[in-house]
Amino acid sequence: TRRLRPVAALACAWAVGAWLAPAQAQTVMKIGYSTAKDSHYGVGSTVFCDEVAKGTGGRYSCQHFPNAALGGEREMIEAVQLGTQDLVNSSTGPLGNFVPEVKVVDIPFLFRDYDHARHTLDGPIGQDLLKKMHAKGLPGLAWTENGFRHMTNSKRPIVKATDAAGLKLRTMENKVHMEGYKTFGLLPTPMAWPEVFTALQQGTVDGQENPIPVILSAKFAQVQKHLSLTGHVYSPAVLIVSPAIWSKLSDADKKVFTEAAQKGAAAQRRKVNDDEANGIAQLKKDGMQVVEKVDGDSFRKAVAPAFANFAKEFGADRIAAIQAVR
Ligand code: EAX
Repeated sequence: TRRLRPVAALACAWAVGAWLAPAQAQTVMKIGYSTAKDSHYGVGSTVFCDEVAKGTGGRYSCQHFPNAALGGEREMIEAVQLGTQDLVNSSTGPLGNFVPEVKVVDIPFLFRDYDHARHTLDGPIGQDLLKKMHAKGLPGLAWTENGFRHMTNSKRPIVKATDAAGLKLRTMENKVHMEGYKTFGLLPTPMAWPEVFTALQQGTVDGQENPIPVILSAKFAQVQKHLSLTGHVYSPAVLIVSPAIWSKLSDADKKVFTEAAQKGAAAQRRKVNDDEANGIAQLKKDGMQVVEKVDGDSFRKAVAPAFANFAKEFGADRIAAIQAVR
């Protein structure tokens, strides 16, 4: 009997194997976020991408674009909607301009604490908002997290709302924030994230507000003297995939992506917790003067009248439903 030589046998097996299982297409997805790879966004995105690669046997993987390398959050969300970018891990800052129903979660002093925010977003209210995003061509996979926002500025310590009055403060491109911050007497100046460091450095604005993980990652201690732990608004974030990718996924792959996003979100939130616990000491070392005991009631009182408008715009019942979450 004739026997194939080993090399020929191998080649033959490879050819048959390749024919039975055609070479799998491999998709490398571009994922963008505002801060560094070792920040909360980078940590969450990395866990998500690793889980997707594992769960799809390497058919899907990521190329990371940290530090707003693909642009500001408004630009990235737009690109994901168009399919020219595959993934974004973004705050809700500009998201309400695409999906108006999301704006309700940007109301100042809406969430009591991290548990309240996370329970709301992981529960029926947050999951319903993800569906609203899908309907607008922005498939939201899971609520990640940016964190409670605190004010920094170059002029003076902010203890109460009247201390904030008159300061020119960079805000996100978010009407709900701007409306709320006006009640503190601040002069809100909307600006895309990539411009913020330079604007602070050159004094175009007096201050800005962001969660501790962002203040750390963006090295704002280099350009801002004062930090006040105002926690005036919770800043949700969400992992969004382009409809171009999503619509091509099998149901099994969709499940892999969704579960990966949930794991990424958990990791991102753990990093926010860590930064909240350890970051303030670091910022002090970096030279910031930190007001830890802020008169929160002075801010809550100031913003209370704006809630009438928020109720008109979003429905008093929807706001109350969020406030009622335990
Ligand atoms: O999401 O623009 C902002 O201030 C955001 O908090 C930042 O891009 C991270």
